[in-house]
Amino acid sequence: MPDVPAADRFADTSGRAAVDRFAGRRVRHEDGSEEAGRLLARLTALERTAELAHDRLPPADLAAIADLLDHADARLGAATWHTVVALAGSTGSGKSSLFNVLTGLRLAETGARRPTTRAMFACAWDFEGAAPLLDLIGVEAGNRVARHGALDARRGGMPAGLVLLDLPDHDSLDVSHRNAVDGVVAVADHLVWVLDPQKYADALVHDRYLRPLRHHGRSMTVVLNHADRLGPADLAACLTDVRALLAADGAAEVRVLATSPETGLGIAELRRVVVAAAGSGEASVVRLSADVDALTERLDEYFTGVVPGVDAFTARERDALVDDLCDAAGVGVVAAAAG
Ligand SMILES: Nc1nc2c(ncn2[C@@H]2O[C@H](COP(=O)(O)OP(=O)(O)O)[C@@H](O)[C@H]2O)c(=O)[nH]1
Ligand SMILES: [Mg+2]
Repeated sequence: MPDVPAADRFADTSGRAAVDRFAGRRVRHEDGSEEAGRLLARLTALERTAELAHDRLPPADLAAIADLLDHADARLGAATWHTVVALAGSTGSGKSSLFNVLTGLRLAETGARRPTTRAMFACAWDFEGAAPLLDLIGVEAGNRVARHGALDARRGGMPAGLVLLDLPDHDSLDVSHRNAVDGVVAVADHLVWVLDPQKYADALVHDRYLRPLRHHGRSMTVVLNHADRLGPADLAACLTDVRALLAADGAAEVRVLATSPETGLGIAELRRVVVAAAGSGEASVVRLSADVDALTERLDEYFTGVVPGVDAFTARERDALVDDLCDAAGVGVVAAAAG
């Protein structure tokens, strides 16, 4: 419902949940994983919170809730057994080289003379069923290639259901490339940030991506690529520095690896990260759960007391939120405020 203002989407109720779009998924997930069940409960709670608070919350926050509910619905409906892992980073950091080494293909052009028209490249292990997901992500049909999990598995390759993306440079001068990166960063199940020894401290990647994504520590891996260009002492110092910068971003739990597609350093470890993300079948749930964490943190201020321009909740409304759903939504401070 993209043309309906967010407030109106949550408005037509009188305290009862008129819309419960995740009800069907909750039923189907009854025997599913605990984490998926909890995610569905939290999405339901978020929807209920928006219904109860639609006339108090600022339109931008209601729109953010509506967007997340729409996206979660679409992602959970599109090939849940596929896992999207994206290689992101700046120009020359080594995204395409890592993509080639992980796929065993030489499809992504590397180096300075690569074609600038290729916005994004996808390799899908077991393509069947992946098309709606690739459509959702926005990978052009000509930039998709299939691999077969069964054959690859015999060669110690990737699990079925993996979709690996080679993204355009996030610092590209071409705005359509930057927009494509932002679109994928918003929805990929796991992000591999490819940094290099020259540019790992650049403010751009930290300000625009890593700090805003600080809740997504379990959905991200940072690699310090071009590691073969550093001696052991410099590499150790560089890794320490990268970890300190991530801690300053609030993302201390993110895994950091040193890699080089030239020498093979760290490639087996990176492969294990990708295999674990795809093999768990839970990467999309982990990612969406972090999205809910980030949004509920943003909403917390409206539930903790008096916010200028926002009417306080009545005791009845707060009780309804606390009793029914807010624990599940993670808006934990409501309980304290209502007590
Ligand atoms: N020595 C060394 N060269 C690398 C490494 N990774 C990539 N390169 C080279 O760096 C250049 C840029 O790599 P590319 O994969 O195209 O980077 P992208 O722009 O992030 O896709 C190419 O010439 C690669 O061969 C690495 O770890 N070590
Ligand atoms: Mg490239």
